[in-house]
Amino acid sequence: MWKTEKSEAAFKAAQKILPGGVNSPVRAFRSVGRNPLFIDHGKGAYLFDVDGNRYIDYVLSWGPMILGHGQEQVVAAIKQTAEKGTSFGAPSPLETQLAELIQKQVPSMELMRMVSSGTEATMSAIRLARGVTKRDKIIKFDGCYHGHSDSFLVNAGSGVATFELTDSPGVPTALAKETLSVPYNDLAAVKDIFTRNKQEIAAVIVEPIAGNMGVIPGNKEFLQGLRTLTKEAGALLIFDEVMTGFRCNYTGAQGLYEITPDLTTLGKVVGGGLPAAVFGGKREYMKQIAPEGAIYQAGTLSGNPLAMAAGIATLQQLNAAKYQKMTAHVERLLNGIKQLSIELEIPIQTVQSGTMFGFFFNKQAVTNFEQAKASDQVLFAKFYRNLLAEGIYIAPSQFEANFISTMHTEAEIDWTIKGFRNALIKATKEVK
Ligand code: KE4
Repeated sequence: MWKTEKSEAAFKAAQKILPGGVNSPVRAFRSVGRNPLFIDHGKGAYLFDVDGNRYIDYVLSWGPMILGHGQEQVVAAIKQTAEKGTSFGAPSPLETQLAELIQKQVPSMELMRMVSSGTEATMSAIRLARGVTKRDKIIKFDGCYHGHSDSFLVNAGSGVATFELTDSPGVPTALAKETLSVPYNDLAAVKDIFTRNKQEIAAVIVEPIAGNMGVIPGNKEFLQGLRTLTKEAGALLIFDEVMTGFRCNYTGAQGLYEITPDLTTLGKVVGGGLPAAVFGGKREYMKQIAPEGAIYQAGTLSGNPLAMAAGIATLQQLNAAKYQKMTAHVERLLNGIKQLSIELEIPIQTVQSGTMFGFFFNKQAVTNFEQAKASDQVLFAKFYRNLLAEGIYIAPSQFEANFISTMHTEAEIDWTIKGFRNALIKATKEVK
């Protein structure tokens, strides 16, 4: 068994001063029935906890670390920028440079605004949509997670689903009523809402490939239908690509599906592991953001030079060839898992979207939140604990996505398949 004394001690100390001992709920490992690991450092495809245990990392900070941990050029860029000062509260050319790199891959973002988290990006995008349309209602989808701002904590995914909170106390009923949540991939349900709420919908916000209820791709007809319905109704279509941006594909889900949203939110990869996210889209809408327009949005650390430098150094190193290689490695891993499913007679549904992937202990394909929730979460928890003991660190929840980096080689993939096999065999033998 791996040594865990230092993690346990660190967790005890953290619990005295941080709610649940963590600064974000899913890190607490609650749904996998054990205490969290406290991390000392990361290097390449690996994480090292405070007890010195080494893990192949498929969480990668929930997506951002696409070049792996401690990547030389990214670290150098942060160091060089920090030497010049860390924050000025004034514009710097770095912000424009990162925006230009993003626009090369996401041309629908004619204008964009930097913020410090995905939550800020989606919250701002919704405010913009409401301000532009002068309407209040928004449509989201069961199991999709768009960060923790009030309007989105209605039947949300990620940690909200992991802790079966569905909705969160503290969200004013009057505001929650303005959010209509319907099943993912269910275009008829959306049509019905538009029929019953004619000119009241400000926006539809969707994860075009859902990554917060496990990985569930939106089907093309569904997404195309959202594009048509929003256009007809004068509502805005918002693609929340905080996770899928620079992950499912080099040009995001909008490039993969060839569907142009009105607004897009990005995060994670674009900050290269530092706090940066962005919302943007059609000029006619974005120019209504203060100070050019009247819709207010602001942030002390928005466009922070260190975060910009990390994002620039990351995006500058990405190219189509690296995406092809990472995608091939995910395919290799999922083929290995499919083989195990057959060999060990354990139903496992695997899902890949470019450099992100998920799997469900489920007999049938999973296309929405209800089906995801019907997966065997007890087996997942047993499997998770055994997989960790194999030195493999995946997302500690059935309702999350996993990621690969340019630093994961076939050696890590093949080691992971072996670890999956051992963990599956042990998990299915565990009684409780
Ligand atoms: P942040 O505020 O956590 O930076 O981004 C919110 C967000 C918005 N939209 C999508 C599609 C997202 O996936 C997220 C955040 N993702 C979670 C992981 N599922 C962040 C991890 C966490 O909550 O600790």
